[in-house]
Amino acid sequence: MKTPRHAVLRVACVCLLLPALFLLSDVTAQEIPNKPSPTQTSSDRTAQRLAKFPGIHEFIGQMAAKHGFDRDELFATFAQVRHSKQAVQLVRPAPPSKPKNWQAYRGRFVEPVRIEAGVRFWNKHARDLARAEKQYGVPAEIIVAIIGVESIYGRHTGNFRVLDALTTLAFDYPETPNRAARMNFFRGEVEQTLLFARESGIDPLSLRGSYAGAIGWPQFMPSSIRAHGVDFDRDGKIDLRKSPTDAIGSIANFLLRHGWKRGEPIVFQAQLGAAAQSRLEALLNKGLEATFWPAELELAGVTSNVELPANIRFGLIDLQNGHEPTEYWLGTGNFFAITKYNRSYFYAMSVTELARAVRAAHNAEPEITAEATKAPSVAPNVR
Ligand SMILES: [Ca+2]
Repeated sequence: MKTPRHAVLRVACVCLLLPALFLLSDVTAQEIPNKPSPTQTSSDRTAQRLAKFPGIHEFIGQMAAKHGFDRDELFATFAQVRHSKQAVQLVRPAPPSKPKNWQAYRGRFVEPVRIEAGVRFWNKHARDLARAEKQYGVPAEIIVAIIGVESIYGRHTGNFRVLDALTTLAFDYPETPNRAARMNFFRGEVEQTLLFARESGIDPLSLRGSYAGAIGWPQFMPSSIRAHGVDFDRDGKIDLRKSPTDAIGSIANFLLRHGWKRGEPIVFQAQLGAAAQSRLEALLNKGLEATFWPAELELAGVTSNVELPANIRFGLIDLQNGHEPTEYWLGTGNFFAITKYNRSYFYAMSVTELARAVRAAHNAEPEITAEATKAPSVAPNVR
């Protein structure tokens, strides 16, 4: 939040450095005309900043009309928003290179540092985790694993100003085939950020998060905080940045609202017979929902190494392993609830596997976790 005095000082510095800068690359030289000049008024500077976000004037008008925001205050807020080149860079799709590799992905998340940190987190927050499990039906280890994958227990929550990242992606998304849909999504998130900040009595510019605007221990988008966030420590506000307890309750509530069923398993190994191999495309899950009854799967040539519960539905999941054979799994509605958190089989499977590993390590420490093990037991994840 630059004051006019700082701006003048910065101009002075730029002037002193000009001879040196001309010797530098074109990129550096091109940036000079964008610096404020001493004759610019603050409204010039505001216009200059907002020009980086085409369509923001209309957006501000909509926020004023739809939600009663003060137009001038919103202009003042967005005048302080900085365009984030880094956010633009990070949302660009990775160039097609190596084939997808589940085992390599898994190795990044199901590893000793996260497992040990997960056990420590569980021990420290045993009471809240047991309370969430009781209230929402989501096992402690799933909540622990999600926080581990998302932020390594609050260590990596992101240092972007959320409003910088979201405004940049909402109004200056890079050229990609899904650009219009993504900009629409991020405009919705800017709207939700403004509403969340107003409801919470905080400055929207004070919010920090990932390059995509995800906030706090569980990396919730602003829309998810408003829709599914829970004040689980009952201090009167939802704070996913400073309250791991709020994060625990919010994750459990999110999963319940996205179809989590208490006591249901998550995944089973799948074996594909010749009949299934020949019509794989039709069987592979595309809608992130569990759609097949076990009897239907058996007819189609898909079985498991254990007997599947007859009364729940499954979706067939493929986990590609680079040049190694693809792994096939059958996911229940609980597996697909995790994919609503992050729309990726790899993501949901690493949460599932990290949860198993954390539970195993946690159970191996009975003397430390005496209190936690009193938590109501749930059916373990069956493989
Ligand atoms: Ca709270």
